Amino acid sequence: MFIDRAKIHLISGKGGDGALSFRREKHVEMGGPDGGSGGKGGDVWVEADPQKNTLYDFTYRPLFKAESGENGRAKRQTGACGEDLSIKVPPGTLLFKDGKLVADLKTAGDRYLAAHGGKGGRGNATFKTAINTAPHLSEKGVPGEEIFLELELKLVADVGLLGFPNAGKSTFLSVVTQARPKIADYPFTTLTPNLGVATAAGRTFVIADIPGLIEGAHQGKGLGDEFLRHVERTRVLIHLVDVFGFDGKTAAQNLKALNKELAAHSKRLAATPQIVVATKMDLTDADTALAGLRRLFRKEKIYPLSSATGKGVKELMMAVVKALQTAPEPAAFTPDVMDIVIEPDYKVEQRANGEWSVNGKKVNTLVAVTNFDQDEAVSRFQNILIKLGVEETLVKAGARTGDKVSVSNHQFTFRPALKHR
Ligand SMILES: Nc1nc2c(ncn2[C@@H]2O[C@H](COP(=O)(O)OP(=O)(O)OP(=O)(O)O)[C@@H](O)[C@H]2O)c(=O)[nH]1
Ligand SMILES: [Mg+2]
Repeated sequence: MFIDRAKIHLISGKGGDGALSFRREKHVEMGGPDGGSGGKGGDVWVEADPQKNTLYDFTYRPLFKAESGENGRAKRQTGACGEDLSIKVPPGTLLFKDGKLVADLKTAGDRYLAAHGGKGGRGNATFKTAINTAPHLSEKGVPGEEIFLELELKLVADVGLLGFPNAGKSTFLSVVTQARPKIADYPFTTLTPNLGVATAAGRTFVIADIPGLIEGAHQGKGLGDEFLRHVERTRVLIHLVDVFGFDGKTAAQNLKALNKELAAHSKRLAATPQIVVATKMDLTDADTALAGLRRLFRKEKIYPLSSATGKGVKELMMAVVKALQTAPEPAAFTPDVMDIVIEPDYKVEQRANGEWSVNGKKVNTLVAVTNFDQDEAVSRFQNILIKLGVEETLVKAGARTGDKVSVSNHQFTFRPALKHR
């Protein structure tokens, strides 16, 4: 099934915990600290994979989690890093975060680092100093990042087929490629895009056939213009028009109406070079109809085509090859400019119940890596809070000894170590 929009939920790997351990040797009363550090958690990447052509995989599997780093061990053994996770998406997938474009994975192999793995915690061996030769202190690993991404696929094709319903787009695709799309004598036969690979004049290129458009498509009429984005990356458009018209309108009216829809949808599409084709030229009176169309579009070169007899196919394909030679490669979509958010180390607030809360990236990470069951780790935690100025800020804001304070999710009773004036 063809799915071109999805949401995914990613969590990078947690860093491994640092170890708390002391060397044990025969005849040595107390060896030195030898706890190794934890390994880094795995990163989560999103990567364009040519084997994929739909976002279907993401309908029911929204959560991806990279491996955690291993814990450090005695004898200064560092834990292994968690393996990175690479999520494979079809080339042409755009990644959005909170509605903003962060990456266009246009080409196979393009990848985006979506979530960084957490740092490993330090083992007690790394805390050894001249003063503290036997630290009873180790860090926990930093937790993984949690990220939500919206995916949107814009197929990658060289040539796009455009036209009103029933114009003969899918029939043409089936004549010039191995693709076997559904073809029928009623409008809206094609409901999702089809891709086919064509070869002409020694050139190979991908053609995308999309559902038919009608007047008002950009306002949601018919199947809407939702599928137009699948031809937004093409270099050349083939605009097929039923020479006898469609739905009571003439070919000329249809041609004009569709170009108006294109312009309403995107400038980029309106600017893509177009080859205009009159279809079903094998039917009676087609020549008269074509002459009428040409009279109204004197400047346009209109290619006559019969997919039924094959007449005109070769000429059209030559024109496509020629157009492809000069048409520029469409640029990748450029990521939106992100607001640079400078996060403060922490923010102090008093809640309605009088309790104090301290939050911010730096202090939250500090809480995450602190082993509160180790006395030395608790002192270190307090020292760092003092160094960051948290204690002073709390006092200035009116916090008193005995007040409840929570830093991130860690609660304690406020006992300022410093004398504050
Ligand atoms: N006589 C004749 N009939 C054709 C030709 N090309 C397509 N048709 C017929 O036109 C009808 C519509 O063809 P499709 O290829 O399904 O048209 P489409 O543009 O893909 O239509 P949608 O998917 O509905 O947008 C079918 O009955 C085809 O057999 C042609 O060259 N000659
Ligand atoms: Mg079709």
